[in-house]
Amino acid sequence: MAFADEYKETAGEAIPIDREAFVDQYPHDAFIVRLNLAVAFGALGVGGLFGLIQALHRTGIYRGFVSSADYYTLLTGHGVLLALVFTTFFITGIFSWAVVASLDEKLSERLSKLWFGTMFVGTLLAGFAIVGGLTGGPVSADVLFTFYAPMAASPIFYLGAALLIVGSWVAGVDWFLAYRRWRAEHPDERIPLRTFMVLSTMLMWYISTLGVAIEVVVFLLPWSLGLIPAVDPLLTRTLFWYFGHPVVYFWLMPAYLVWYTILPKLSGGRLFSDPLARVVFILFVILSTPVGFHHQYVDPGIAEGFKFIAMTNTMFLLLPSLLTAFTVVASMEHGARQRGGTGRLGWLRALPWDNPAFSGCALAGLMFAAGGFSGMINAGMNINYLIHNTLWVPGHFHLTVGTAAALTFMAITYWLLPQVTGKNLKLKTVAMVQPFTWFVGMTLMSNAMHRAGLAGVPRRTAEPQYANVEFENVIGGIAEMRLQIAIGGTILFIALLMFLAVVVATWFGERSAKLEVNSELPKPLSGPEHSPVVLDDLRIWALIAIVLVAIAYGPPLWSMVADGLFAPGSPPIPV
Ligand code: HEM
Ligand SMILES: [Cu+2]
Repeated sequence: MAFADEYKETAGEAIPIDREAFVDQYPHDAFIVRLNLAVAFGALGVGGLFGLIQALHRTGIYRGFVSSADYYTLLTGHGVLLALVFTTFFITGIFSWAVVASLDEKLSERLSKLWFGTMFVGTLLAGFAIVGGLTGGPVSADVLFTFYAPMAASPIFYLGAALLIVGSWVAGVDWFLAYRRWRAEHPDERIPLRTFMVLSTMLMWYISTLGVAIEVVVFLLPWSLGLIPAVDPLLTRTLFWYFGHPVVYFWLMPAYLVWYTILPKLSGGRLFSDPLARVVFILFVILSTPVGFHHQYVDPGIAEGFKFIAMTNTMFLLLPSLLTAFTVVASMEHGARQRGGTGRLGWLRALPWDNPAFSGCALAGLMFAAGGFSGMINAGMNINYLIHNTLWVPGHFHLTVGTAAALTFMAITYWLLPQVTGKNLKLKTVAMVQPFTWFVGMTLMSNAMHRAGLAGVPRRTAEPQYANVEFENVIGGIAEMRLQIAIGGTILFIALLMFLAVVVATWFGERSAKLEVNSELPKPLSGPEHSPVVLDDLRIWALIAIVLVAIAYGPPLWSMVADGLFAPGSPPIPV
């Protein structure tokens, strides 16, 4: 019977670990997952500390940690460590788990060490270059996580970034090879849902990282080494944003994987519709990439029509997220009713809010809805001018990547960590409170950031106050918003410490004879047999995605390079 490996009837209770736990069935794969999680959480801790310092510094509450001149260094560290390093390592970790568990197929031991090693060395190099900015020495990378020209970093930073990306490509190869081995033995079965999600995410990732790889390897690295004298800032920005929006879906699709496949079980029910989940992931493959110009509405040199195409595509891209909201909420409601919940909204009370893996995902989803609304405003071509480069923008993405993705990753760790370590969760009360603490902190910080942005407060500045400039009040005062950002940021950092405490206590705890969680997933209410087989033919969807990219990006890129690859040239500007 198809999908027998992925779905088993859930017993729902503790099972002896020598029989079932992931770490015992696949010791090497569990080791690789643990390595990835360790780097992810290390980056989370350091990046979060930088976040706290920024929040206090730019609000003028406390400026004693760093000088304002070093603010950019810290902001680069915060953005790179959280948005790029924490997310990527967590994703390669959970994707490895998802592929191995759903295919019952081990990864290649050599290949998995190779990609982890490549990503790790890349991270060390990039981190070394960023921290160098604090020492005043020749090595620095104060270029923010968007790192486009004309600001230039040390070549060490670009090399590190390139290795991080290349490592993630090889990880994808490892998962595709596992899938191929599985396919040889199961010629007629549907791809198990979790693997389907991993492979479609990686297709999207391959298509979109091509832009940033060309930017770094062909332009920025030779330019920072002095091998070419100048680069075209518009071209490199365009190559960056070609990748810079799809990367958002590289953060979100793993969160969706968790919401679709694990959250229904945690709610006490089953996934509402497997076919809908497949459609959603295919829509992401097709629509994620041809949208990047929506970050360049104010850039000169790009024909207005192509900005308009990007806006239209962006609005289409809301569809898979709205479908997700529907499916996930429907699955949770089903679960709640299985647990005895009744009433139009009364069922919400029957959900397991005391299980941090559940509550974290649910709260992350709730915040994501708010982030979706501010995202629509960012995407609007005209209204974007109002909020462009203001504090509104970090307000928005702390809801999406900073909560929808990050809080989901933290929450599901409470469920996943026992399975890859063989140890039951420790400090359970701390874990139980943690998602709510994050939620409160983010509500304060992000709400005030959005409002401050509307009042015109810029982002990315150590000292956003100017002499003789009064910011107009929206509601409340600037002082009140500042205080809210600082208080929210502090609460967030406390939530982060709580998370790390639970992880460390669990990781170094005793192995348990029985595990309180198991990775068995219940069958969906509507299974893959109800969806067209063509959904699983990933080659077709990749082809369509490439055609759409060519339409959206071909002509504007051509107009940029027609006058020469490096013209109009900008020399590196050190910061
Ligand atoms: C302890 C929790 C956090 C705090 C206190 C915090 C605080 C801040 C603040 C105040 C800024 C704005 C700085 C400015 O524009 O001048 C910022 C920017 C940013 N944050 Fe966070 N943040 C936290 C968590 C996160 C998480 C979890 C992520 C992503 C996973 C994240 C990603 C970013 C990014 C990408 C930027 C923009 C960097 C740039 O402009 O180049 N933050 N953060
Ligand atoms: Cu975008």
